[in-house]
Amino acid sequence: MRVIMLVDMDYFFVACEELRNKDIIGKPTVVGFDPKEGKGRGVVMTCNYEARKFGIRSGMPISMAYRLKPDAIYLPLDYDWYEKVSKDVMSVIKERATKFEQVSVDEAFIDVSDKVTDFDEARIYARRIKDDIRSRIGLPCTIGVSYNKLLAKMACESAKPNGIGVVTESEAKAFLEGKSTDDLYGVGRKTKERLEAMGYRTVGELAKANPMDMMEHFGAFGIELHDYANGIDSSEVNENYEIKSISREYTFERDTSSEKDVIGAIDRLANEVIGDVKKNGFAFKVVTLKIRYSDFSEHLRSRSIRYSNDVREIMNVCAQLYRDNAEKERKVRKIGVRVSGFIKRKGQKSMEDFAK
Ligand code: TTP
Ligand code: MG
Ligand code: MG
Repeated sequence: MRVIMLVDMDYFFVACEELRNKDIIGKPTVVGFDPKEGKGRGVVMTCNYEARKFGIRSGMPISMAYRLKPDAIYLPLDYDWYEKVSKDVMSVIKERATKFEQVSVDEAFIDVSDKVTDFDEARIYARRIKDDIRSRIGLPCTIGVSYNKLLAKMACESAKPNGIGVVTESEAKAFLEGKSTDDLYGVGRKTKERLEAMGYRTVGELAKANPMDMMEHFGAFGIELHDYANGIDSSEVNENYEIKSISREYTFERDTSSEKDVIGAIDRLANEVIGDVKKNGFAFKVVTLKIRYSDFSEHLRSRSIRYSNDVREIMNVCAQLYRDNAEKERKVRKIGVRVSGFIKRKGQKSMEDFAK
């Protein structure tokens, strides 16, 4: 029997703030951009459940949150702190797992198939993990328990906050039936609308669709969707999925000592690098510039910054590193741009899903 769990921290960024500021506990609190008395730009990153009672949500414009609850507590983002707490949380979860896959700053899948013999035991095991995190880190979480990743994730969503949700094989059909199609992994607003136009509003309706029809409309993703609607997901908890750095290099056609050439190359490389960073939903903390001179000697220079996923940050840091460190009299043969020290900025859903 396969037993998969998804552990997801409750209202994570705000919960991290509570750890170092007991005064905000129990009060509506928002982490995000400065609301500037309703004129601020940017969005809510998250808020606690007290703030959710007023309709505030992740991804909502901060100005709208301010309109809903002007006297909530508004705190700026501190990724470095959340990342530190996240590392501690993850190491607690890891101790209890046979296989461990972190999927965002505040959630991880674990495979515990060889730790328990049935779902009653699995529930007790989940309780133990929850208690570990509460006592050692001081934070609440919710754990979804099932026989695959899809259902573990959905069980977690349904049990939020501060809960344990279990979905067994015999319960899966009833559990899925009434759910909205966008509760399924990979279904955002657009796919939901297309499914609705085809007459599928609930997961139960989608489960009965003709797979060939689905294939015609959505290609291979259609088959996957139909599987998901039937609670089928054979994907494994991927232990070793970890990208440590993303980099690009460029060799000049002719060795150059022109600063303009070098900065131009840096800007192009930064644009390529940022594409991969965004595709993975990362924010990076370290920027590295590599310079290879015409005699093939190489210089590496790195700088740590606050977490960012902004291409200008890469360009500026690399340009600075070049100006501060390059030996201007020597000709440059090759330039490399690298970012590393990642955290995941998003969970499994896309921003589009959060904005709906
Ligand atoms: P989530 O786990 O989606 O949300 P949450 O932990 O705040 O609340 P809950 O799980 O109880 O529903 O996201 C984890 C953190 O990631 C969240 O605290 C803030 C950050 N985040 C963003 O930066 N952008 C987003 O759009 C979302 C949804 C979250
Ligand atoms: Mg969470
Ligand atoms: Mg999460």
